[in-house]
Amino acid sequence: MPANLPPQYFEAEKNFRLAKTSQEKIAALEEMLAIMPKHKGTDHLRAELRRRIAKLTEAADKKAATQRASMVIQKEGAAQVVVVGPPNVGKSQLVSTVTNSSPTVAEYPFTTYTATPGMMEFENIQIQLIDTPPLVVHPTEPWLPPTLMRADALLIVLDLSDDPLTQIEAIITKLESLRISIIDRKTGDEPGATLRHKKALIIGNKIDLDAASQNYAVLQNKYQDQLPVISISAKKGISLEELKLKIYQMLGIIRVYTKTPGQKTDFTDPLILNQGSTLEDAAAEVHKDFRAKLKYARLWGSGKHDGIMVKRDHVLQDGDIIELHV
Ligand SMILES: Nc1nc2c(ncn2[C@@H]2O[C@H](COP(=O)(O)OP(=O)(O)OP(=O)(O)O)[C@@H](O)[C@H]2O)c(=O)[nH]1
Ligand SMILES: [Mg+2]
Repeated sequence: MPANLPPQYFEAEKNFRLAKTSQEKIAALEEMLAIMPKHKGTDHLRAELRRRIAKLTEAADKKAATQRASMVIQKEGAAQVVVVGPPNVGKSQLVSTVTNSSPTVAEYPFTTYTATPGMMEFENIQIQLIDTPPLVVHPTEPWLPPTLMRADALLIVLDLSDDPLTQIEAIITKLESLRISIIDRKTGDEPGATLRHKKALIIGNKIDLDAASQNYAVLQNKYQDQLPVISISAKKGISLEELKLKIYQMLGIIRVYTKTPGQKTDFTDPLILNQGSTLEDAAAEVHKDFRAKLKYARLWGSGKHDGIMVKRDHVLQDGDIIELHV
């Protein structure tokens, strides 16, 4: 049966052939469908158009989902720490100086637009740092809030050659708008709006520049009771060892070593546990069945008798060595 299609239809069909993106193709097909007269003679054609629209939409959805998933950076090492801050403060310089990765550093703001992970060595462990685009008032990249939510902690980088109080205030406010809090304070929100608390360290960068020391004193004075604060120069390499130690301390983790009877302790691959973890938690970390099976452990550690027997509720310290008996 002849379809009797109007001239606009052929125009839309041409647009379809010229379309480059899935979005353009879907739009053209929808136009063709809308223009096509509805009668028996076009039943088959209309069904075909609907099928093609459905197929393209499905493919576009899949692609979007893959893109979202590809922005998830797998945690590696002892902890995942995200580096955030205003534009041009030296976030990328810091990640480039203390890790094995080299994100672009430039004199102008808004250089970084993706997330770049790198591994920072601290004593015998590795901590993952992630460089990110600047946090500003206007909307953030859609993948950034979930990246911040997943992080074990945040490093807030500020430029000490410029007023640091204005910078930290802006960052705290922006984080709160993303439902993340780093300090306790009243937020204008209605009760019930829940903020997720994140551990954080404030890093005053560019301590090598003029006025930085005075600005740092002001920052310290206002925030040191609420958050750990440090001044560094990522570019000149000032106080970087101290910084690594502060990052480790902020994370609130401990390293515990395991040994088998009669063998030497392996100090290269510690268990990473939260402060306050017990022997039972450590056993569960070694093997999921060990929490139930554990009978006792022998413990060597700072200020303790060597090889004493401890029970499952014993609270472990950084540097303890345990020999599990199951
Ligand atoms: N004097 C001095 N300059 C620094 C220091 N750290 C970074 N810079 C300079 O500051 C500028 C910005 O550095 P970036 O690392 O690109 O800053 P960013 O925070 O990543 O910037 P965006 O990605 O745009 O948000 C560059 O010109 C760096 O050389 C520092 O410790 N001292
Ligand atoms: Mg950058």
